[in-house]
Amino acid sequence: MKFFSKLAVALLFVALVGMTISPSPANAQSALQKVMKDRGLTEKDMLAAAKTYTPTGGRDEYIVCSSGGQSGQIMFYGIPSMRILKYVAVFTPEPWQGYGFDDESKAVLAQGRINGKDITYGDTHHPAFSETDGNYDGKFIFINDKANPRIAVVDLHDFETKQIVVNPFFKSDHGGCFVTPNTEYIMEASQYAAPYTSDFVPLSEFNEKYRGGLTYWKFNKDIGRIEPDNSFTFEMPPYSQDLSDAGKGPSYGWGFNNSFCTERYVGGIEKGRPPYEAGCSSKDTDFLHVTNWLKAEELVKAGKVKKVNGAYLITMEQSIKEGLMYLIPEPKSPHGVDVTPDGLHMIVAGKLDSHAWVYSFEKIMKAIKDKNFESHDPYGIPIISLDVALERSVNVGLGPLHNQFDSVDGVLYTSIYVDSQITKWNYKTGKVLDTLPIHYNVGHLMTMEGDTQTPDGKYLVALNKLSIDRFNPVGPLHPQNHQLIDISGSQMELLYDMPVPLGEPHYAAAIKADKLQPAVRYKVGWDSRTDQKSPYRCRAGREKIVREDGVVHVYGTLIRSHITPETIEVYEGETVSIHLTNLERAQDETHGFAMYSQNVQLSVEPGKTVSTTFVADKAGVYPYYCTEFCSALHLEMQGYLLVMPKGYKPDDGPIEDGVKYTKADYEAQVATNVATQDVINQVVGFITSQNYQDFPPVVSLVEDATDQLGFAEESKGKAEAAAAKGDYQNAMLWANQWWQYQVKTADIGLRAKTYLEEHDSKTVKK
Ligand code: K7E
Ligand code: CUA
Repeated sequence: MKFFSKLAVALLFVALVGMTISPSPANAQSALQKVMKDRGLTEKDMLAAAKTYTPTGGRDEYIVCSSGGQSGQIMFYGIPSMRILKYVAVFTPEPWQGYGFDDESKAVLAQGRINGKDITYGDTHHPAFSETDGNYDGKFIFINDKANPRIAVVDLHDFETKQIVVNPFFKSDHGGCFVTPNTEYIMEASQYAAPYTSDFVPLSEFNEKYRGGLTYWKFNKDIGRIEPDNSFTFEMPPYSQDLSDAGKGPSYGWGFNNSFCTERYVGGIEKGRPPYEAGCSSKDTDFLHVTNWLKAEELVKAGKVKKVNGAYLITMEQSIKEGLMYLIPEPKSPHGVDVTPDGLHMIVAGKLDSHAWVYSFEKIMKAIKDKNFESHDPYGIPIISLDVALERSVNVGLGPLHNQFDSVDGVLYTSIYVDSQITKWNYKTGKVLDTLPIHYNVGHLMTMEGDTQTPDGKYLVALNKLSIDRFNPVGPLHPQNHQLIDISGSQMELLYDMPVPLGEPHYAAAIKADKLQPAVRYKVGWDSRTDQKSPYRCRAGREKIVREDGVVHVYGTLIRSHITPETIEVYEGETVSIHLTNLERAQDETHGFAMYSQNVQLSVEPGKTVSTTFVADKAGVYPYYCTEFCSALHLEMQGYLLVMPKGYKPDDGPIEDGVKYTKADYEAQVATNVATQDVINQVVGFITSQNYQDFPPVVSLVEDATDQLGFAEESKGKAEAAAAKGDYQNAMLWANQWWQYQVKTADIGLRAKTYLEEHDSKTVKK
């Protein structure tokens, strides 16, 4: 112990003095040549590397939110570095974040139950950032679950999932999430037609009883939650509605959906019928659906829309009567519709065609005004003829899927699935400008803020479905491949391949990094899932264990490096509810909480209060500990849940310490502490001699260090009081706790000092 103390003090001195080794610039050029030669890199490679490489501490210009496919999560990464920052748990329990393990997040997941059943995964497809005036505002992200038609709200204040809503009508969705220009609504279209009821309906009644649809979920920006009571759904024919996009600018108030299988074919291989894929692609065209949500909203507000399944449903009959829904032929089996940034055109690419079709919003509106319809579909919905609505069609390659826009007017990029390429073209002139082969079959593609009213261009990411031979093999299940492409010049340049080790990332959206201003800590005692003070919050010194309504409530706290309480005693069969508040104010001082065999794993970020509730059904000893390496004494951040057999009398006798301390031990520890304080004083002297107030991260480190020094002072008092009574056992133990706090202070101080040195702080005169 004594040796360790001395060593630690010596190490602190070395760290304080510091050492710098400068590279020799003369050798840099030849070193670079050698690396290029050894690794077989060309100059083009070096240029690509220079465009993406981000040195330590560097930040990215854009942040991408990507779907995580079948993982039920979403993923954030930076551009141009392509460094993955975080997977955020949405529909799937995830232990690192404690999601689906603490009571608060379990309540969020429970909102997503279907027919009373827990659904512990999601098939996420299309993330959408919240918008203000048609541009990302950095406040929220929404994501759909295709398999179990649900929408989740993630707050970008803390990147946590706050709400899950279940569609009251559909049995799948695909056309979500797409937001209207001020996030008035989040669009969610169904995919596989199904009855709106939850009972059995035979396939022979497909045409009469199966339905598609499109829900406009009302979003309340002030509270950051969807309002199911103010949301409404358009009943649609049993076509497979696919993706959506909201009108903007001149087309504000309208929504667009592509569809496939307007043949309404019902398969049945086992009965000798040709498969769905044959029957769903026999017609030459499918239908672009056009809906007027602004007028629908007025009808809802005027009380003219009836509720079904507890939610507003605009029947096809009502849509036809009120002029809310129209159909337009579109290329065969398309996959998506994209409204141009100026809102004047809608682009649909048919994946079984080689053309992208450009529709004119003005022509569509004129046809509606003139009631110029070529016919009606079997459900009576008016069909606007292609000749009337189409501006032009452009041959862009085999299997075009999705579109995304450039900052240059008229220019866009289309992913070409079969040809595995990106086509750059101009929808206003109809000219193809460039093509770039990619590896391999590309699905969606994404430019920077590329689906807003003011796209940034700059970079494009191809979200490839397959990676095949691009990466070191890791078994038959391969990662997917996001390829970064520089689109700042006239020709596209491939820069980088990023393996995506998560489910299939269907779509992604990139936002300017500086639009995101997430918090570094919560207000102390915060329930992050309800965004309110937790009723279970606890302050330092107020920790307690109380029995209320047959539940043992443990009100505890976490701070470097101990859990209070360190012993929890309950009886077999009791329900235990442990509530933990992280008292840290420091950035990144998260504590975890894991317990043997109870399926308990919590993540408690600074300020947060989380709870875990379980039945202590078996007498025994259950160690618990902190799962984040939060400080040098992290391993000692531990405790025991003791589940006593019924009727057992707790033994409150003294606990024999493993080591006995003498007065000499105590005095030696005090000497160490005094020496350590000298080191701390020197670091403090250095920091306060600098313009540290100009560096907010240092200001918060100093705040944290001051906290820790305060705790050291408290322990010092306790050590001295015990010593005064001749109780050297406790005097020594408290002296050691005093030193633990000093070490934490010094650690923080050194972090502050290093930061100042790296950021060229200046000496200021006092
Ligand atoms: Cu995979 Cu938009 Cu669901 Cu296309 S989606 S490729
Ligand atoms: Cu807290 Cu480790």
